[in-house]
Amino acid sequence: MCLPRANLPNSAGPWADVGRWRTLQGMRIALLGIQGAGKTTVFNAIAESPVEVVAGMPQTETHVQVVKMHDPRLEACRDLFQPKKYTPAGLEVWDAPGLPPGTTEVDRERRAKVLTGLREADAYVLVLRDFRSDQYPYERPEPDARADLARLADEMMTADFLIAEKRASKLRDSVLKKTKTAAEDALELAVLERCLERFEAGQGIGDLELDPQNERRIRGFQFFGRKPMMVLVNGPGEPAAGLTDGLSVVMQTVTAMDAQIDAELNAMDPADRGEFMEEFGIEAPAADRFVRDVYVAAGLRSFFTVGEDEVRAWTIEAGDSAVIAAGKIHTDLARGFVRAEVFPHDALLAAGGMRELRARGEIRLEPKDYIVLDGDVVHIRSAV
Ligand SMILES: Nc1nc2c(ncn2[C@@H]2O[C@H](COP(=O)(O)OP(=O)(O)OP(=O)(O)O)[C@@H](O)[C@H]2O)c(=O)[nH]1
Ligand SMILES: [Mg+2]
Repeated sequence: MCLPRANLPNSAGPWADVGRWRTLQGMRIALLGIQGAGKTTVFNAIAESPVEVVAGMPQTETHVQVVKMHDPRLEACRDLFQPKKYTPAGLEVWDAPGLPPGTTEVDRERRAKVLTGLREADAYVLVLRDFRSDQYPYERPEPDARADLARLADEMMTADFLIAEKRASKLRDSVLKKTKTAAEDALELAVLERCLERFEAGQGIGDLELDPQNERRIRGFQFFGRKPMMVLVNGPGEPAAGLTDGLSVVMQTVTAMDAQIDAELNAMDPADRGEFMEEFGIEAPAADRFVRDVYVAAGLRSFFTVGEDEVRAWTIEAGDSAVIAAGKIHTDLARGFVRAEVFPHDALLAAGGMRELRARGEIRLEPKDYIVLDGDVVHIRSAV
């Protein structure tokens, strides 16, 4: 059976929304920070193939890698099935050039260029230097994470403001001259004016409440202020209390990492890591926790499919339904969706196998609007 497209479940939802669909295919996370904050070192702490860090030489290219998530829950499922293929969840991470902190016109242009190159990312990790450094002579050697963070927030807000103001000025013209598009332009202008009001008061737009139509009207601008932001304090200490208070951009989470140590750990042969961790008193690599934190803070969740062929994690957004999960695996599964067989991964592990789980009657049949939970195992029954 093949349902006509008009009968697709939630047909006005994700199906109509190409932008969101792209996001679901792979979340793009950008590391953003002032030059020399340690972004590449953080990247090397989590990436499979480290890149070279050249001390004192500002980076000019962006490094991109898919970083796999270490997930003990999925690994336990892998150990149970011993599948031919194992596919953990991943994030596409961008290690961009840093923002030069100087005040010259060249520095300003460079900052604008770096920020423009990062607009397409889905979420940001702001990397703050929290270690002494003499390598960037125009900057103070002592760290000041709070000042750097305020600066990054201002840079992003200014960049958003300039885009909003430029577009608003065009729209005002169009409305005034009653062009063919004046009616829709007036609606777009009204949303932008709300954003501009916030910017002018030195406030962010992260918590500006917009209905879905208005949200769509401004989505194309890729405002930094509307995307998830996390803070990573890079250095040996803990983040200072109140680090994110009073900022113009809302930060989701604050975390710390001593990236140099974690980068060293990541570069080691896995067999040697235990000894190194013991020596430095590291319980678990910070990089593992960090990737998970970023994933969750960016609003992402995982569901699993299991079997002897493959044990795999699939990425959805918090609150997504079973039919969206099905579409993630294959659009045909969403189109032909009948029911989803669902059970929590820990019920499977406790039962010790699918047959035992079935015998216990712990496999539920859920409809298409079931909200999939993080760590659910989901197998789709489809009529296509
Ligand atoms: N002590 C200490 N040094 C670090 C740490 N992280 C990075 N560094 C050093 O700081 C310098 C800059 O590190 P990078 O990782 O290249 O910094 P970056 O932010 O990528 O620099 P750009 O890409 O040029 O903006 C290097 O010499 C690193 O070894 C850290 O946690 N502690
Ligand atoms: Mg770098």
